[in-house]
Amino acid sequence: MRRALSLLGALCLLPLIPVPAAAEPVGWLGGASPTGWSAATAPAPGARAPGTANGYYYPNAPISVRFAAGKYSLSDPNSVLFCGIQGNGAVTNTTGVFGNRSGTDLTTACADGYYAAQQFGGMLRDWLGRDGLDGKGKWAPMFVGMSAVNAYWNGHTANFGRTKDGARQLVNLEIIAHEFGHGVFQHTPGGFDGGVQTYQLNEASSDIMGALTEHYANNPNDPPDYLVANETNPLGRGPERVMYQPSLGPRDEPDCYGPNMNNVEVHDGAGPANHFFYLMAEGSSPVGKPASPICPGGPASVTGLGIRDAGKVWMQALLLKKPSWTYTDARAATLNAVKQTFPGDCAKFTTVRNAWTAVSVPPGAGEPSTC
Ligand SMILES: [Ca+2]
Ligand SMILES: [Ca+2]
Ligand SMILES: [Zn+2]
Repeated sequence: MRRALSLLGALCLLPLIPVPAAAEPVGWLGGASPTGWSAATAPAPGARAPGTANGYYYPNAPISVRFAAGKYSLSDPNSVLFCGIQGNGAVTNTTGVFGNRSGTDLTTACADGYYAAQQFGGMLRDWLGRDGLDGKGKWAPMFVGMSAVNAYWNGHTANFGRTKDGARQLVNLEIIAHEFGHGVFQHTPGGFDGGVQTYQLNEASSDIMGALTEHYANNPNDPPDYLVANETNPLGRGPERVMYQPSLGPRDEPDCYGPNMNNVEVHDGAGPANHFFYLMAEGSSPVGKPASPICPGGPASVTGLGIRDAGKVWMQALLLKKPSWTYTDARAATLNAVKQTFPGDCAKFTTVRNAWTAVSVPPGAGEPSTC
């Protein structure tokens, strides 16, 4: 792969410009290929069995695992998804109960992360009608125990580190969905290469997948929200990104799109698209949820679709993606997407258009003018 896509840009493991494969980080796979998973780490064939994640974030969470030769493993019976520690093969045991609820134990981290990955897969399937990362069942391995305050997707595997204070692993629902979410962006038309805005939209798409997955799982130990990295608190400064009002976060995230967009760091540049998604899903003044500001020149208010329908629109827009996707391209794609997903529903069309106008994104080429 040309580059890895991370959770936290300031701590990005790779520079933002494309780099040759040889310059990619090596070592974290423990001798396996840095560009893929090797036969040595592939899980053994086995039967589907119920298991339990006794996680730090998710104690007593149900998971589906493999059972073979007397051992349970944190590997999906129907795909190549598995969780290993620092490049090793799938974690195994003889009980099917994984983890001890410790924030520093890496088997526990795998239990949390594996549960989260299965919830992400369930969200894709049940809410967005998508089978795996590519829509055809594709999955990828995940590894915990990276010695960095970050998490990343390298095009083939998802990799997760720890908090700055070392007390917790970066493996909750939204972080797992964020990294595997890059795999969805990669495996939709146009891939993930392009300009600065393509990378900004890729980061936003992953934050959107995280919010969708938290809402789908609806786990009482991780109530759904639109805050990014609030549960893990990687740097001890609370959420890294605030989708309903990006400028509230600790980074330099703009709330609104503007002429300077191409000069904004890619994670910070997710701000206007995250803000759009919140407005599309929840509206500007939702009951019992945070209000979301409207940028100058926007509509008086936006009424939300609900997160599930908003997710369907976003997923369909990804299917209409093209190389070097820009903000105005994404606006046009979502308006075509809402027409395709909810034909004749002018209220939904208006919500999507108002949500983009509310974050100052102008009309794009090929954009439908009416519902
Ligand atoms: Ca949460
Ligand atoms: Ca969250
Ligand atoms: Zn990312």
